[in-house]
Amino acid sequence: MGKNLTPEQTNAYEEQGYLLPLDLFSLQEAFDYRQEIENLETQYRNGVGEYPLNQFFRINGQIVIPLLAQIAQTPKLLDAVEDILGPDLLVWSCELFIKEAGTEKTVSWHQDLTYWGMGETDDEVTAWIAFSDVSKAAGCMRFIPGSHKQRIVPHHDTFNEDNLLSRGQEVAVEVNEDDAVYDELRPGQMSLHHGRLFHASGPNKSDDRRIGMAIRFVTPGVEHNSENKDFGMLVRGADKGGNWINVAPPGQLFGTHELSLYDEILAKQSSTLTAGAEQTVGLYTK
Ligand SMILES: O=C(O)CCC(=O)C(=O)O
Repeated sequence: MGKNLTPEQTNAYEEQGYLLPLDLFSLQEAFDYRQEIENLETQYRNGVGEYPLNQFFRINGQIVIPLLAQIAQTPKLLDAVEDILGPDLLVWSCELFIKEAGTEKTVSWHQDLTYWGMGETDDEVTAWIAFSDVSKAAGCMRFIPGSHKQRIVPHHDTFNEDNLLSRGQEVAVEVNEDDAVYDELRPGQMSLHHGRLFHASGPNKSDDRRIGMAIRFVTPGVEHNSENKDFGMLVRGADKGGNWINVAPPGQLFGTHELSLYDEILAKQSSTLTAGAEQTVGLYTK
């Protein structure tokens, strides 16, 4: 027995490349977190400095928003991730994927690790937490079971403006939609998915916003394939590897130190995350 997952669940993750649904927060806790997220939207509707708020919601939110760093350190969540990745855990990025009610925003079929500069590692997992009702109608994610067992396949950039991904990237191979499993989650539930799993999501045809938070976990052993080391927030165990620059959780919401660290990280990640793109990758270009 693991700390949170059963051996059947860890085996299922290895075989299928995902686990769903897992109970994390109560409905009330999920509602409270949603309110805190929506309060930030109200408070920072004009952005922060030269950035729109969405910049911090979409990448590296854990650097400047204590709430996101706090959610990423929830012991029950870390127990589940530890059962997959082992006792030493870093958070690489916290990201909010919000689809307004009745909008066409989608996510194309892709494998997360394609542009992250971490190679094809098995030591990365995403926890995706629902803070609204994430039904099929609301545009939940869908997964192709077992697709993580292949290598990273070629992707092409679409830069489609309705695509929530940084470059609208999608796999350049056939995907059989009939094989897809829908990641329907009630508020407070989460799924876990492997960095090479084929996944996508459809438009939000429901009458509520669809709010999800993706937390990218890696182990300290994951190596970056450029000379720039990447940044990770140690959330469990120890990082003795020297592959990562460790960053502390933010002390202050959008503090001066936090914002300058955010800029430093963005500048260092930019060359990896925009490599090969023929248009500007907005989220990674200041
Ligand atoms: O929220 C979505 O619809 C997609 C999120 C995603 O692709 C991810 O978390 O890796």
